[in-house]
Amino acid sequence: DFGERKGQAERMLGLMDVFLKNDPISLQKDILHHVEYTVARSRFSFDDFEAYQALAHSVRDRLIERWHDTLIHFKKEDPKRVYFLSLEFLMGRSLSNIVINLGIRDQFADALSQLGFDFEVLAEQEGDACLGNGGLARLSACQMDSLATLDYPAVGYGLRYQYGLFRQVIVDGFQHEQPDYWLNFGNPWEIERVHITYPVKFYGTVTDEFLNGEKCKVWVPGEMVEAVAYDNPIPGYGTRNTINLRLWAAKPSDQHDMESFNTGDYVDAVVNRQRAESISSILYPDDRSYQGKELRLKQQYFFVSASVQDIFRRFKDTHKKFDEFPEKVALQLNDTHPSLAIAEVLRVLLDEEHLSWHRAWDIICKIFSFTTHTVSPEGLEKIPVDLLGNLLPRHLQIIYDINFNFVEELKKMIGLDYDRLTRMSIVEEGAVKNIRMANLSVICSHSVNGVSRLHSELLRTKLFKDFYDLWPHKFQYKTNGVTQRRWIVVSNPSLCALISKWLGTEAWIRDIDLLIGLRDYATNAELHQEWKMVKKVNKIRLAEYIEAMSGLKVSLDAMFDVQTKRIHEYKRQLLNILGIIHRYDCIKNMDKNDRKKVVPRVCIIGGKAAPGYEIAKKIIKLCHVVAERINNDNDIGDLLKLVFIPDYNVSVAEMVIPGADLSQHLSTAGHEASGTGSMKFLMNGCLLLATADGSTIEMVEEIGQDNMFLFGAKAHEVVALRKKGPTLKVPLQFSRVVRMIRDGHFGFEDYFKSLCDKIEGTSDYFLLGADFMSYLEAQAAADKAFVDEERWTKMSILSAAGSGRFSSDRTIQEYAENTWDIQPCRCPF
Ligand code: GPK
Repeated sequence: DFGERKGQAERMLGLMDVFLKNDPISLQKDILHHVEYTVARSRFSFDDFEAYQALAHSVRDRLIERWHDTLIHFKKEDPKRVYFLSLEFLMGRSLSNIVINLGIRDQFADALSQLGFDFEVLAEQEGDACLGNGGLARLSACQMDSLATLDYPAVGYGLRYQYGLFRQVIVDGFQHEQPDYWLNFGNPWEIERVHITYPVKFYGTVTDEFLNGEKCKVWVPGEMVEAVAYDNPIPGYGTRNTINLRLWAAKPSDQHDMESFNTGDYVDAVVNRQRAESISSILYPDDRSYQGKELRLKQQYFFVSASVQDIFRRFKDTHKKFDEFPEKVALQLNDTHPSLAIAEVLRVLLDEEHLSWHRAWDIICKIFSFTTHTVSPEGLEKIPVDLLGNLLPRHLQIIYDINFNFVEELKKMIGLDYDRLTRMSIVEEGAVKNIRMANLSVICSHSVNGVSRLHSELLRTKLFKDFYDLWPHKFQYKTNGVTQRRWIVVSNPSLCALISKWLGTEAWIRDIDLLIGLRDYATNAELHQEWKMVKKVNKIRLAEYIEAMSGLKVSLDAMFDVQTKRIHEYKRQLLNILGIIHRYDCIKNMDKNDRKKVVPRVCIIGGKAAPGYEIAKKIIKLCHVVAERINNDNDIGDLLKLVFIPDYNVSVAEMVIPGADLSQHLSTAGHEASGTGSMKFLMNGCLLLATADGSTIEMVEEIGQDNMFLFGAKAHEVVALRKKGPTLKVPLQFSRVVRMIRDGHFGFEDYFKSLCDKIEGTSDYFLLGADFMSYLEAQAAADKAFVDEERWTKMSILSAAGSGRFSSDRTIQEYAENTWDIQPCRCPF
């Protein structure tokens, strides 16, 4: 929009091509240009990392073109947008994903090879962006990819942490945490927007004042911090659409604390002001334990406040009447971490836009949707009232007002059932008064989503039963999904090529349902041959990684059996390790002949434990001592190996998952809300050994029970089993392996005592003992299937063929249609 400067505009356009060119010479010129002028290295002397930087900047230029076009297109069309609020985004590396989505990977690879560089080698130079903990955070990243690919007008909002999730370093088998100061080498994928800033207020007091004869609340803050936008363009695949992920960084505000400057202690005042930056400095590493820390609450409000100001600014650019707000805005709460947005939007509507409570509340009820990711009541976030009242006094008042109105309404509906009123109240009474963020979110959202069918069932019958009885229509579910762009195309190029060859099209990359077409060739000998080759290539890559990392040589003929995810008691990595000890013990007691029948295994475990989670850390140590024992036992050889892969993150996952034959998902039924790792393994033709939990139940429907190894108690049986507690008979095999640990077979018996105590007798909350035999049977079934190569390959093909339902494209489309009510808005090519 050049307005009056038309002459100038024409001249400027004449100076540039409309778009950058993608022929080899243009790409090479661009890369060298960036070597010389962006990276500031001589184009006659630069290393791989500098080449990566120059490459990334050339890609970024092309990304920005499409991003501009998309933003302009959205602005012109002014569609209803969804604003996806999440405190965590686990993006991993960006380069490969971006060039593939832009459709210029091969061009870049060719251009580079003529310069003597290998694209893959340069791609390895990139560090991971780990702005999240685990499943929830990676889900956000997958969903952004799908939102862009499906042309939805969406904006992601989050925090630009300076320190991502800690790096896990293993010393003598113990986990140590190292800070991840990831921005050290610059980040070519973000665009700093120094002019897009908003003040965020904290502390202070609220006073009553009169405005035009009406009483209104005025919040006089005690501290002010500036939020600066960093934009991360997210390209779609097979579309020009490139959407925005806007992450906020905290910077000191000029108005931070005027007082101290006036008192004359200049240096102290500057140091104090600088502290503002700490708000966005660090990602909290314990997923799902809330400790009532002020900094965490500050982070939540900081990103919510900046995002809400940004959303209002955009709305007010083109709209005057707030009644149109719900026609233009959908706000998605990714768990309760951003739920303060509810109070913040209300505050702005009431105190700044001066709407009546009635009108403001009406808007709130139409714009918010809430997705919860947990099954356990302890996993629900609570904020101490004192903490909230001190940091955000006006918000606490607003939450009390919401609660007052809600409870009054509720009394009319259910009468004076005090137990139920107490349970449903937003305020939890007790020694410490708390705000229940989940109740706030359910009450104020028009829809509440679970992340799998079973999860939703548990929400309706347990966690939110009281609310379900009141508002059944609010409760929905959208089974999670993952993006096939990242989890097949980027991470498994050989499988990608194979699938496209057999389906005769690449269309499945946008339309995952086409994968089902592989079923037609499930017994085709030629496909079997090629399929096995692909797995082999990926196993070699993984084996080389294992050797480079630990010096351990593993046999490619062995079954690669993988369990990688955050370490949690409910995920039962311990069950896996006990199974491995049992296997070891069995082999040791076998004669030569029987040993010949043993299916060789390479057991791979990986994942981070929250720094304060003692038991999880002991599980990591146990894995190491058991590995030490087994791997150094010459008597065992290639029959069994155990490897712990340190620092599991997105880029490690991209290498591990395609190389797995079998993957384990062992959560006690009813504890894993969905699980998304399993989906990635499934897409890569990896067989699943799993409990009937979360989304696994839906996988059985897609690929059939015969093609998976299911075991263990069902969700509805778990409660009864727990009640039986002490009377439950634990199998001898189980007691034997636990005894081996207790007796110091692997050393460190004092250290492991508390771990053993947790799984024996009445304290076996996650039912390792109860599920042990069934687990061993499933393992035996997997061994049996593996020896029958043809059968195994068929199961593997059918796993990938049936994985279509678990694409985040499907999830996002369901959200768009049934929750957000938004339409695609496709940029013309
Ligand atoms: C759930 F509650 C939480 C949490 O704090 N962090 C997290 O990663 C996971 N999750 C669930 O445990 C998974 O079952 C689920 O697939 C994932 O969120 C995404 O919904």
